[in-house]
Amino acid sequence: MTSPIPSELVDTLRSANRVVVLTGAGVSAESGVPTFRDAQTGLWSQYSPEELATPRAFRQNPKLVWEWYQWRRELVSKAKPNPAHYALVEMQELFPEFTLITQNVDGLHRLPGSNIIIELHGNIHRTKCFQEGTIVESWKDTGDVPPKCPDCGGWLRPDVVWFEEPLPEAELESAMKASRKADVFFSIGTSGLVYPAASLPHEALNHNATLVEINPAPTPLTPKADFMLKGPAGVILPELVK
Ligand code: BJW
Repeated sequence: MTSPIPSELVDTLRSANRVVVLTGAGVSAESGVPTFRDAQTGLWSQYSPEELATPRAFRQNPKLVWEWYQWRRELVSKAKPNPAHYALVEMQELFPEFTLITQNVDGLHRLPGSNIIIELHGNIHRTKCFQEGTIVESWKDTGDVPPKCPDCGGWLRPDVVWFEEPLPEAELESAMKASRKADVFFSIGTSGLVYPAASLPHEALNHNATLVEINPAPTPLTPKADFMLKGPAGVILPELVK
């Protein structure tokens, strides 16, 4: 069961100028991309993301971590945007200022045409040198797993943000600024457990934004939300832009 869109929210959105949306893994769930805190399927069910998405895990077992990302990269490459991604493209046309901030690394927002995207946790399709941090576009297939950096011979890794690593400074700064100026802030498909991304709705609230959450399950943010639209993003967001 999904909740109907409350008329007070429709009125609030009609007069909103600055709208900020923060998305998490739940927005890609209906595209078949598993979320982080749900049980992982298949080959990787024995590991939790917290055990694999850290620099320590990569140092200890680079082959395992590289192969985990390789598996996810293939899964994501086959995934298609779902109605939530399309509705967010429509939302960007509806408001004078619209900022889409995502924690997702799958790049699915870009495919249907969302264009003002802040990617807080990087992008799984990019690769960088573990040693020097430089982005690497291509490398020789020498059979090494992970492959070696063509410049320094160090390991290559995905250009994503692991636990204990800082978020990209410019992206975090832009996300903070937009959140502080938001009239309406949407938190969609995120458990709100991972910081500093999880602090963005609180920044918005502290600056008097209306907070809207879209999620089938409650999160630590739910008690603070002005509107909790309970249900899948792929059902609720298309209703919202109708
Ligand atoms: C649906 C749905 C449907 C299902 N529709 N919804 C302050 C307090 C406490 C701890 C910390 C703190 N500050 C920093 C920390 C430590 C740490 C942290 O937050 N730990 C917590 C776990 C406690 N943070 C960090 O380490 C960060 N770095 C940092 O702070 O650095 C500081 C530093 C400064 C200077 C020098 C050095 C360091 C980095 C965090 C990086 C997170 N990276 C990951 C992996 C990315 C790469 C990859 O993809 O492998 O990002 S972890 C993972 O979690 C991924 C996600 O983006 C992120 C958030 O997950 P998300 O999106 O919320 O997914 P789920 O699965 O948790 O939730 C899905 C939700 O969808 C659920 O609610 C479902 O109900 C819902 N849902 N279907 C709508 N159809």
